[in-house]
Amino acid sequence: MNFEQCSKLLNKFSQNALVEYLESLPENERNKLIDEISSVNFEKIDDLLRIANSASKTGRKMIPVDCISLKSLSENQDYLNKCTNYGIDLIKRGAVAAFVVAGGQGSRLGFEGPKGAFPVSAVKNKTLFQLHAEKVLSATRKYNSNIPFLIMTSKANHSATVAEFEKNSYFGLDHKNVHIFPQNMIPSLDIEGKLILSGKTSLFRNPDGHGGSLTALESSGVLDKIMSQGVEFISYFQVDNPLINIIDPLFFGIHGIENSELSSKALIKAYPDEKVGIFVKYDDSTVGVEEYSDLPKEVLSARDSDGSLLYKWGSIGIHVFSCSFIKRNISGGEINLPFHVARKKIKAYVKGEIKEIEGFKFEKFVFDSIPLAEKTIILETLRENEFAPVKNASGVDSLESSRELMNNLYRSWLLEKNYSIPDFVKNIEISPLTALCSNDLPSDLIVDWKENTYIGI
Ligand code: UD2
Repeated sequence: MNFEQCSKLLNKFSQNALVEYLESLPENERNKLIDEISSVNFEKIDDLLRIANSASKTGRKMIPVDCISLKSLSENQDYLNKCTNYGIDLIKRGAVAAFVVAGGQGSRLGFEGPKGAFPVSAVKNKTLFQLHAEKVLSATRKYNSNIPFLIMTSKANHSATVAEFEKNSYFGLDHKNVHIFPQNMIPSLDIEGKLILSGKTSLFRNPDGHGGSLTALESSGVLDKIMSQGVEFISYFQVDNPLINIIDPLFFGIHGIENSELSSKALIKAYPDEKVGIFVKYDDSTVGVEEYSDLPKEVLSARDSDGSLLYKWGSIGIHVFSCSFIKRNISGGEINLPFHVARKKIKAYVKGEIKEIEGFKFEKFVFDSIPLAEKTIILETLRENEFAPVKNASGVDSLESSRELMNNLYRSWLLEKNYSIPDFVKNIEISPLTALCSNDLPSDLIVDWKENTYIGI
């Protein structure tokens, strides 16, 4: 694209200020920026602007949704066993992969670098990546299987993530089974709808949200690769949750037996304003998730006749996707999910310096693919077993609260196995390589109890 063509395009989409700016640049820098601009889909930008300017959020009619509760499962032991065994067979025959979305930075934690490189475990200070990788490795050993580990990064943390895995020899995993690939980026806009610069010759873009993960799986070639190896189901999770049960036979088994295309785990919300999306059923009978920030307080705090929250099933970013479902919904190289808009502070390049300005960032949410599934199920999980996110520097969802939950879970495993824990023990950490659940704990374990006790090799 030459300068004239670029100016014409920019003027057509009311980006006249950028034309003036291009004119002011020396030729080599101008060409660099023109190259960037030529990769922008301006029709899409126009749509984004419309989203940014529309005040309406969801507006769809919704009712509470059904969830397979743990109580109902425990009352039907035959079904529970059948699903668990089915899941174990899937894992053993190499039909499952693990997929973590890790495009986010640790900025809310005051941590520079990929969030996955944030140390979280209480005794050994293992990072989120190490814990996840060790769970995958442990499951491959337990089931004598091959489980690819997929990691979606973003432009800002891709190289650092690759370096983290290389530096740590892929945490014991076979590097050929670890696939690290970046998500797409989407331009942000200022509040007047104009493109923003991040530097003298570059546009400001933000990662396209975890909803971009399905497209990135396809465009990176990773989906085809794992499918050719026999993978049928993908366990999807968020990088900031060290308690995630990544390779869960029951979850895979129910998904498979029920012919679900996209399954989700849900937990009962702790309080109305908890910062998690809620599962809902729409008036066309499809199921979906509504993000808490898009909903009015009355909906979030509405009560059922028994006093419980009407919309009590919280979404925590844990799913199983059928590979065939992703493939079926790809059109033109992507899965077309809607963009959500957030007004945020953006560090922009303005007249030779970096300034904080107000602008719009756009993101896709992976749970918007749920209504595309012909069959979807929601399975209850317990917070204390599977949800301890590390998001904030202090308070709710902080390192401290996450460590407490990890400590409680590991204690409960030991107590289940009749170990008595001395009073002086403050922190317990069990390596995923030693146990993925209480049943994996050997009965003859000799524990060297200390104030901070580590059980593992
Ligand atoms: C997310 C959910 C919320 C609840 C909560 C549980 C959304 C919109 N909200 O809130 O409903 O389930 O998690 O912890 O999903 N990520 C990328 N690329 C991106 C954006 C995010 O990989 O472009 C990853 C990010 O690294 C993290 C996950 O997606 O692993 C969730 O992102 P977040 O931390 O921004 O989501 P949060 O905490 O606002």
